Amino acid sequence: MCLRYIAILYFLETALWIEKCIIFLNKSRSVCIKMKLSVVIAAYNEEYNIEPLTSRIIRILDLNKIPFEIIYVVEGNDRTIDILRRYQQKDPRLKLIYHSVPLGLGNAFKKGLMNISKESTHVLTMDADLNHQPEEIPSFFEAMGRKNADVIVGSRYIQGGSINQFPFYKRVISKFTNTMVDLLTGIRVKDKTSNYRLYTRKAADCVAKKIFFPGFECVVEMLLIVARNNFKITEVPIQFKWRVHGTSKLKIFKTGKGYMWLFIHYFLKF
Ligand SMILES: Nc1nc2c(ncn2[C@@H]2O[C@H](COP(=O)(O)OP(=O)(O)OP(=O)(O)O)[C@@H](O)[C@H]2O)c(=O)[nH]1
Ligand SMILES: [Mg+2]
Repeated sequence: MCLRYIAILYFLETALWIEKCIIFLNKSRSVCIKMKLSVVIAAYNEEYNIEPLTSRIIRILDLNKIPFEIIYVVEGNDRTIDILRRYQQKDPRLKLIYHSVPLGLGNAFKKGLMNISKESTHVLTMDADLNHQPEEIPSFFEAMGRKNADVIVGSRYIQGGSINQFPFYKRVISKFTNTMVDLLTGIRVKDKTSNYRLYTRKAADCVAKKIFFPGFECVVEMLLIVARNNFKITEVPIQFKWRVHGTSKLKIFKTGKGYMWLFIHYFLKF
């Protein structure tokens, strides 16, 4: 009799344990299924870079089983949009927004961020000219999980990061801008002008709502927005490669003026 009770009790406990396991497995499966990445890329006359960039992003994300969409905000009048339209026919995960006249990097990002799909849980921004290596994307996710951060900045200036073949004048401009932003804002991020970043959906929505500046200064503005809204920011090292095809769209004086207005605006506002 006693033995029978023990057997029933043992059976019930085992059933309970199996049920707990099934609930746990279902939960972790639904977390995986629910995760979706929106890659937002601004491209202005990048016809020789866009195909290899797209293929490399798709390859690495598929390999890592990360569900995604790529939102390209294309401007200019070269073949970039035609190449992407053709690509989109074989891969509908590409979303294209096109405007022939360039309206500036900040405006392009605003458009891209406003168009991410409802289910997206994470947003990645990067350049279209292969400055940023798509194969490094998994390390952003790894850092976000490990450090429990809201924003991961791909950094050229922390240990392990590099700026190979970066011309001297570009190094000077980048260091100068970083030092100025450091002095004026005190943000504890080493590479404040890096546009290679991973945001949680919440942080990206905050940026989309508040971004205001139209040009290259938006890269620092986006960082200021997340910092001022108390999102946790951390950095991962990246290998920044100098562009091989096409020309730089950064206009030094225009961008310098943009930064000046950005600082005035933010100091008046906060
Ligand atoms: N849609 C759109 N994209 C832009 C605009 N200006 C720049 N971009 C894109 O923004 C990214 C950064 O511009 P880059 O010209 O590479 O600037 P940079 O990295 O400082 O300069 P490089 O030294 O040439 O790499 C690239 O993907 C450009 O195609 C714009 O007005 N509209
Ligand atoms: Mg570039």
